[in-house]
Formats: sequence, structure tokens, C-alpha cells
Amino acid sequence: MLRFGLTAFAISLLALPVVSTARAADNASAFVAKWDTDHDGTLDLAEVNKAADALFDKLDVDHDGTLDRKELGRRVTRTEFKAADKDHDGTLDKAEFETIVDKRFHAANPDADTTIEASELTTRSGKRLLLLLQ
Ligand SMILES: [Ca+2]
Ligand SMILES: [Ca+2]
Ligand SMILES: [Ca+2]
Repeated sequence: MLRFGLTAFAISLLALPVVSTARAADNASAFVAKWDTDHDGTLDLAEVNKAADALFDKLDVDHDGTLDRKELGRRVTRTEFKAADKDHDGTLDKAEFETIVDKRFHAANPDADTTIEASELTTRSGKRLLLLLQ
């Protein structure tokens, strides 16, 4: 009985990362399917910017055309925010926000073609890009 319990425990430990990887892959595929407007199976920067635009509008709850740190939550680090806030007014307008999107897009696209595949969205950098867009 003890042995069975330990085996089941070991199996559950082994299964954990597999499940979360599968979820990340599902999430990535669903995201690509949603925003891949030219249906080539990948996301280019224009498509990613559309997703970023939609999120920007959703997060901008006071509709002042900018996002402050509170509206962005944990999507953007303090350093990224500072670097992107070119006019130093403590908020990001769409153009400023897109500079972060642009950086994360290129970080998540290590083969430096112009598109991101679902599999690239499951890497560490890919997940950071997704975090910014969802
Ligand atoms: Ca596409
Ligand atoms: Ca706002
Ligand atoms: Ca600003």
C-alpha cells in the first residue's frame, strides 16, 4: 500500500510539468489562431501589434489613452516601464507600449525570421511576450 502510494506520488510529480507544458502549448496555439489574420499559421509583428492594441484598450479602464503601472499590473517590469516611458510622464501611451511589445517580439523570435510560431510562444521569452498580450 505504501509502495503504491509512493509510486502514485512519483507519477503525479512526473506528470506535472507535462501538463503545464501542454497547457502552455494549447494557450500558444489558441493565441496564434485568434490573431493570425493572414492565416499563414504564424504571427508577424503587425498581427502581434493588433493583439497589443486590443489589450491596451481593454487595460485602459479610465479611457485616458495611456496605461499607468496600475493598469499594466505585472505585465511589464519597472525597468521596462521606465525605458519605454520616453516622455517620463509616468504613463505609457500606445506608441510607448509598443516599444516593449517590439522588444519582446524580437526576444521571442530567435531565428530572426519575421514571424513567430506557436512553438516559439512556449519558450521563456515567448511566454513573456504572451504575458504582455493577454
Ligand atoms: Ca500570420
Ligand atoms: Ca489609462
Ligand atoms: Ca509616457
